[in-house]
Amino acid sequence: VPQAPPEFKSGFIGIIGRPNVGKSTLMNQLVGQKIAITSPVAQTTRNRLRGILTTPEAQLIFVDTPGIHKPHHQLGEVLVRNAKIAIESVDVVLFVVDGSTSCGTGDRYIADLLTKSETPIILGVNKSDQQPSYSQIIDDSYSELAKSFEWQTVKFSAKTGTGLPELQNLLIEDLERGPFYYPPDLVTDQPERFIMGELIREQILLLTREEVPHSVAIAIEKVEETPAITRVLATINVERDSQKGILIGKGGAMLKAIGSAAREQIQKLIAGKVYLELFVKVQPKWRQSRVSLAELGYRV
Ligand code: GDP
Ligand code: K
Ligand code: MG
Repeated sequence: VPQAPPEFKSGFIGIIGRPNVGKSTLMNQLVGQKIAITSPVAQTTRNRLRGILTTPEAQLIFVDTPGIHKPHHQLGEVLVRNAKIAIESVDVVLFVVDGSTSCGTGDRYIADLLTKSETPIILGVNKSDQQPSYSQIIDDSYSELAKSFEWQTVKFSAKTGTGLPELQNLLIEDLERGPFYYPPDLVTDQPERFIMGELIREQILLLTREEVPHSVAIAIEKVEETPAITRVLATINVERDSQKGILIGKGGAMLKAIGSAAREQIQKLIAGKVYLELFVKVQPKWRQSRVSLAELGYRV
């Protein structure tokens, strides 16, 4: 890691918010590469994932978190606990809300959590592209929230990139002088294997029924690189035989669709040709088991 210039700033920015407000989409846009998977399904993001943006004046390390919500099972508790740790361990919190709808109870629940911490907070009102026409009611609901806690507010679209330079400047203003925490050309702290597993999980989220995605865990068993092609072997762990059936599909059609879409995503990630082989394995109750969670790479 090179030595930072004298006036260089750096720090960790926690991206916090309800599920589906666009936290992962925002992080991908800011770092300029798809490192976090996104989908219209809540609870897409499970682990804390760092995205790194280095500019000539600063290094911003974004910590993407699962959306904050009430836990229903052990994995849910782990998710909420990780989000709370994220709030305490960062230099700035970027509280992201969905500006296409009014401020709701879910946002206020998080706002209350945030006021208990000392960390500076910026309110990021996302999805500005989706507001069909200017809505004073929606805008007021968020300005009221920001005003009551004296938070700075910035409006943007994570999807189109509108407003992101302003957001970036505001974040840099809040950072202190600091070193390069990561090499300037790195965009994430996660190994390529982890992102590969996530890209497979993303296709399962997009292609299968509601209940299945939340019961899967991907293990990348092997990555073999040759000059011509990268061969990836992955196991999709599920909890029940019925889920295995759905994942494989009629005559293997579903698994084939997941595999071919995930392969395309992985090819973009590594910028090379990929051969992807997927296996489905039943591991009853993996969600409830901390040992299994740890084995599968979750921070428990
Ligand atoms: P997360 O759960 O907060 O990480 O949200 P995601 O990043 O997974 O996004 C949830 C959904 O909102 C996805 O379907 C995204 O495509 C969509 N989304 C995110 N940001 C924007 C935005 O700026 N504009 C619009 N129109 N949709 C967005
Ligand atoms: K999501
Ligand atoms: Mg997410």
